[in-house]
Amino acid sequence: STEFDPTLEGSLPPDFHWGFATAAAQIEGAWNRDGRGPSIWDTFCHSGGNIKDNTTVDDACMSYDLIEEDVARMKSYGINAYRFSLSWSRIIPLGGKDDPVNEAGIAYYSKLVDRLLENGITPFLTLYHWDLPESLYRRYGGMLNKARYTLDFMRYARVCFESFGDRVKYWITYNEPVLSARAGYAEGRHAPGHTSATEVWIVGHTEIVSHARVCAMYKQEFQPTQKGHIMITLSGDWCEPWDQDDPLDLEATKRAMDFDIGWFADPLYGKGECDYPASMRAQLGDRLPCFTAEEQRLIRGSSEFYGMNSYTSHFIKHRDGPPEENDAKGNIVRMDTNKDGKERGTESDTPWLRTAPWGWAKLLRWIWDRYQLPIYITENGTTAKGELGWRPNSNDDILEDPHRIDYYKSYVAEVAKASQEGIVIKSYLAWSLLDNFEWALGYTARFGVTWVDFEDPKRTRYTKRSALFLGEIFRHLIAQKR
Ligand code: PNW
Repeated sequence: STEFDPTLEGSLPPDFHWGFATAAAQIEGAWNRDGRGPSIWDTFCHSGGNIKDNTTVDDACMSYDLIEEDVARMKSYGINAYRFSLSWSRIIPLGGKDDPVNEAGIAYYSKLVDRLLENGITPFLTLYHWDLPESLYRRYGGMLNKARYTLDFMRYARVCFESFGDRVKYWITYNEPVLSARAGYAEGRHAPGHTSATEVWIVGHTEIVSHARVCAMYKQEFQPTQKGHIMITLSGDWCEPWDQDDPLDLEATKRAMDFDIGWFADPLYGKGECDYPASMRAQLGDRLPCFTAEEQRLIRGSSEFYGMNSYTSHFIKHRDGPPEENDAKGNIVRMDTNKDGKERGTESDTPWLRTAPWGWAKLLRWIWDRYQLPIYITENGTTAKGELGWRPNSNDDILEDPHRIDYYKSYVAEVAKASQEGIVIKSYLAWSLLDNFEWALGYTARFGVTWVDFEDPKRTRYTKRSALFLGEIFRHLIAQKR
């Protein structure tokens, strides 16, 4: 039995969406098949030395070949929603607005959408989950060139709305723009691997402006007939001061949340003028671009909902002295305990991630109070110790993952409690359906509710207990339609 809090029964509305999320580069494989062009992640993997286990996304989970099996699996888990991303370079191999569309790419996603709908699963489509077409990066620096990039992104979005918008009603422009700009252009951990003090802010600006233009286009040209919705998904975890009584830690904590969340959320959803947080201007000065009046009008209100990815919580200490040149986090240090030795949560298999639902309780209320719009939780999940070494004994083995079950149980309970209090939460999409390519960590971090055998050329999948557990929880929590 799930032993789930009986007072939370029926606390989520009948139209609540729950399920799993993935991203193209992390699961599809087939990197050069059926006309697909390379993305900056293909290049980043192939150039060597960037990925912890020296792997690539060439084959990944082979989801390109295993649609039928994967959708059947989703159905058996009982989900009613699935979030996945489109590979831009599978749809337009060279990426640009005048470049040809790859019909095989359209056909692949079209079939996936159809299979999902046939099985009662609502698709949520992310346009951009970090895999920029390599050709746009080579031609003009990709997102470093706002004007050219935006036109290309709009054309790509248009092709997607035209091809799938008759059936797809939930669109996400960008996944975690903060993470991709920061890790890709300031910290060098992600493609394209730059460590610049200026580029990260230019790339962020391109992301928010191009997001807003695509939203405007969707609302004007597609929404009236297609009747779907569009949003952006932001990452961000709750932060608390390391020393409650140190004004410098209090300030650093606010700064951490400004740099992690406010950077995009304030211009998009804030109450004052559409601009970046003041603490960012104070630290970055001229390096932070300015919005034109037209951009401000487009950005504010562009995203219809708050798309939220969050995994953990942090204690924040101020740093003494000036920030590092390419600092993009607000001159802070993340700590695992506070001054009194309180741990932020139970360890997972991934250093940055601990089970810390106490912070989620606060984060959901903070977002609701500050930005006041419905929340779609589009990612939440964890790795669990010991899964790397697990080997299946037979085809019907189930991997027991109590750590992940405890994690989900505690996080979903916060969703249910917040919902009972009147905070409007519309979805919970766990990361991830499958163990997959975890960016710079390669295949050494398993986030899935399905164990994938990466040594097996067939990428055989095995169910983890948590996959079945989530279904039980949501059957308990979602109220019946009356
Ligand atoms: C998100 N961090 O990335 C992404 O949207 C997914 O593609 C990814 O697989 C998932 O979360 C799990 O990591 C993150 O270092 C990557 O704080 C790193 C961090 C946070 C989110």
